[in-house]
Amino acid sequence: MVFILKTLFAKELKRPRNYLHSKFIDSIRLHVKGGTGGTGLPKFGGLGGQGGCIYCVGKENANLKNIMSKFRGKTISAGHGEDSRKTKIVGNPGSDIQLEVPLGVTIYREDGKVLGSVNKEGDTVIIARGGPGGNPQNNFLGHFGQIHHVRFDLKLIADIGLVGFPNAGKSSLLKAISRAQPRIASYPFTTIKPNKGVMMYKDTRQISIADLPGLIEGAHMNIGLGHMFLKHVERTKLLLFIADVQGFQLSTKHPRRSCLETVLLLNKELELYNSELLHKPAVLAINKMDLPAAQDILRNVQESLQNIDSVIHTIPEEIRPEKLISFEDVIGISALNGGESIENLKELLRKRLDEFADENDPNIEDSSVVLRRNRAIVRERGPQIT
Ligand SMILES: Nc1nc2c(ncn2[C@@H]2O[C@H](COP(=O)(O)OP(=O)(O)OP(=O)(O)O)[C@@H](O)[C@H]2O)c(=O)[nH]1
Ligand SMILES: [Mg+2]
Repeated sequence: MVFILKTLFAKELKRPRNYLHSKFIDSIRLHVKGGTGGTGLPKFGGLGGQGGCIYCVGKENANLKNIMSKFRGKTISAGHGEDSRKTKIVGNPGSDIQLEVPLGVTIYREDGKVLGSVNKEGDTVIIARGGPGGNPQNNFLGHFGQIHHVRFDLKLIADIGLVGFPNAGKSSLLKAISRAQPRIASYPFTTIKPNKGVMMYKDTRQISIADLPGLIEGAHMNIGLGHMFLKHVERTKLLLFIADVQGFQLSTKHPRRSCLETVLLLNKELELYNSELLHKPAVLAINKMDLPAAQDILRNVQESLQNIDSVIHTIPEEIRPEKLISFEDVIGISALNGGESIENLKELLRKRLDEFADENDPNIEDSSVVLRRNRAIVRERGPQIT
């Protein structure tokens, strides 16, 4: 009977909105085990092979979901080093295991120590070292490799992060300025996982931009989805705030917030999450300028933000942030109609990014640090016979 019902209503029983279940995974935990070193042969001075290690390597298109489905509940073990034999005096090293991870992953050990982060294509981080093979220093006895739990934490790396209330038009903007195809609809929380798009300029310059689920009032108390994803804006270089010119109301039970109020609320939520975010360069784009009376509201918001000290006492206390973000620019756009306003925004974003780029360039590394790290890698993976 159940079978017949299931077959008859198969279509109806199908879970609606399947995309809701394709979870975006930004944190996983794994158990990793480096290989044991091979035993040496004291009689002939034979050396055991070094145990294999487990390491991560950055790949643009990799994702954590693949690693999760492959290794869930399992221990990842690297190969053991070969023992030294009469016929083969130096044992072969154990095989390494390579895990491809997306860019922006930081790897933590269970005690909270950071093992490293993967920020560029090809960056590698060793997460479990192999044990050394048997040699005169350890009485020709191979050692165990490292065993521990590690956590991979992904924070998207994009140049620009979009911050806004639901329905403000973040995804519409992403669609207008890049080739990404995010989901757009007139209800809140259309976007439930981060999307990344790339803006292309005529001179082949590319700037990446991350669209995140909308933030709402009380997000710092874990209301809504946005807060869960706020960590992804931590590594962006510039924040692009999007506000609906008509403001926002989650439902009839919630208060209606005007455009200026939504901007202040976003400021407050970011402040409560991590006040360092307020120091990032920020641009405010007021969206839906095609709607009636939009010009007046834009002018009003621009003026209010310029003279915020005289306006702030008119704002209800629960909305007031402690520290205000100073926006580089406040401009009006229409994500739906595209056109000139979007082109202007693109140029503006590029200009602002370039202005702030030189101030704090993380790519310039101290050469002694690089040398020390490379030495450590050679030691951990053992010399390779080629
Ligand atoms: N009139 C007008 N409507 C717009 C404009 N931009 C977006 N919209 C509409 O606003 C609604 C919400 O757009 P989305 O892009 O899904 O908004 P979002 O900020 O990504 O929303 P969430 O993903 O729910 O956080 C859609 O119905 C859009 O068509 C605009 O410039 N003008
Ligand atoms: Mg969206």
